Amino acid sequence: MITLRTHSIVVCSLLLFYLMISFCFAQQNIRKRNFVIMKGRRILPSNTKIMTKIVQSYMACAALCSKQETCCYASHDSNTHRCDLDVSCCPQSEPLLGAIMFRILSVSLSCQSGWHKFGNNCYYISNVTKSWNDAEVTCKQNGSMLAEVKSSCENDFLKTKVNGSLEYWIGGTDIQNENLWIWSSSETKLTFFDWSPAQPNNYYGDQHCLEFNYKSAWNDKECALLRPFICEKSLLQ
Ligand SMILES: [Ca+2]
Ligand SMILES: [Ca+2]
Repeated sequence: MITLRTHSIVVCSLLLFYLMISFCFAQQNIRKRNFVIMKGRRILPSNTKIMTKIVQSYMACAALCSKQETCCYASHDSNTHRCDLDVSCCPQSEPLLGAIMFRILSVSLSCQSGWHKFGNNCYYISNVTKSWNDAEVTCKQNGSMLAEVKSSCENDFLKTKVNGSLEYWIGGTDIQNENLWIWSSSETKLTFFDWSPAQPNNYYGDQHCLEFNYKSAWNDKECALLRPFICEKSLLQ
């Protein structure tokens, strides 16, 4: 009788333990998305815009943003009912009476060890040096890409994370068409720039890769040179 009772207690304890563990893992998998709201501002149109739609309320706009995995910011104008969704976690904005701008926070998601979180992305700053091509391959092997720096605040964030005395490869290149700079992974044109004065100069006609943190800005550099590099991946993949 006592053995049976002990057995029942052990089974119940194991079951409870299993349920607790399952619950913890389930919690980790939840993409909890909260909003940070700013009244009286709206997002300005930019190349990082996902879509514009007419919807009746800002909550409907928020729901649209929630459905778009890459949406970081959205705004809703109560007069025109215009809802703008944007990929950027620091979009250009302007004051507009009756508008509500809100940021989607993926608060429950965190980056793996050694990666830095900014917005909905994780960044890895390498401490080994590679050519631009090898750096690109290495990022891809780690499920990421060479960083695509698309806004001034993303740019400023990365400047605070790198070693100030080193230059790093990021994902821009003009190797296919001289002076037509694209982000290699997303194959999109660069629209935000932080060139150092007199750059890009395509020195000796052989500089086609984007060097980050050259005199605290950007430079075009020979792709075969060895540099540390910055990888980027989305938290929402
Ligand atoms: Ca060039
Ligand atoms: Ca240069």
